[in-house]
Amino acid sequence: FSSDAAKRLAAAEALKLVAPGMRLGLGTGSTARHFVDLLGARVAGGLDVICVPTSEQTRAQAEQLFIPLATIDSVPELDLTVDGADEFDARLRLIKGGGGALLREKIVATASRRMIVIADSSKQVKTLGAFPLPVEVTPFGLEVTCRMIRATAEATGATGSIRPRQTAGGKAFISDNGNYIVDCHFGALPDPDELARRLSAIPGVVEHGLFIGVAKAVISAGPEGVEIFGR
Ligand code: DER
Repeated sequence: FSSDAAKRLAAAEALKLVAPGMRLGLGTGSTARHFVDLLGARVAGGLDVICVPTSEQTRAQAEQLFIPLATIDSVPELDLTVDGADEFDARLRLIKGGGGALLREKIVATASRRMIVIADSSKQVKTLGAFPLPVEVTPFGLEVTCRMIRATAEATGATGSIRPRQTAGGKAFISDNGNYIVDCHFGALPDPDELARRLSAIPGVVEHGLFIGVAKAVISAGPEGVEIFGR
């Protein structure tokens, strides 16, 4: 039972939450890709929805499927966002940003009445942090910002290396918003809520990948089938 099959199963389960006329946020990543794919088939069958993509990558996929798209400014209130996650814990706190889309994902998720995560069951963790925490930072002052992130993290008991993300070609990764992403290899996070608050206070930090109190539910799929946490 492959991880891809699990992702598709979770995506199919999330599709049951979609009703005609809904305003949807479309997530980014390989699991969200399955959701957009399945949604496209329903749109081809006549489903009436209007969607806001969380990345240029998702926009391109949705356009190819003739999914009706709108900007977040023209649809500032969404009914439902379906998106993936790199990790989720028992309190539905998330680490996101593996795909570099965390800023638009968090804006769209928090503009939605409900944000639902779809994930392979391997994303479930007891403690967040095995996955390096992505942080979107301004190009201006990168070194200063990294130094502040390190000091802030240490104050919450998290330590480790902070690495500016690079593309496969070894160039600096640039987000859809023209910013850099740094990956924080802190390991287990003793206090995600406090770390989230402190990271948000650093001037050069645009947004970070800790999604606290954002997800209403997680649809998790694995060899044992689908499990839904929250509602
Ligand atoms: O980058 C992101 O936030 C993605 O949603 C990521 O968290 C999950 O990506 P995956 O579905 O490819 O594992």
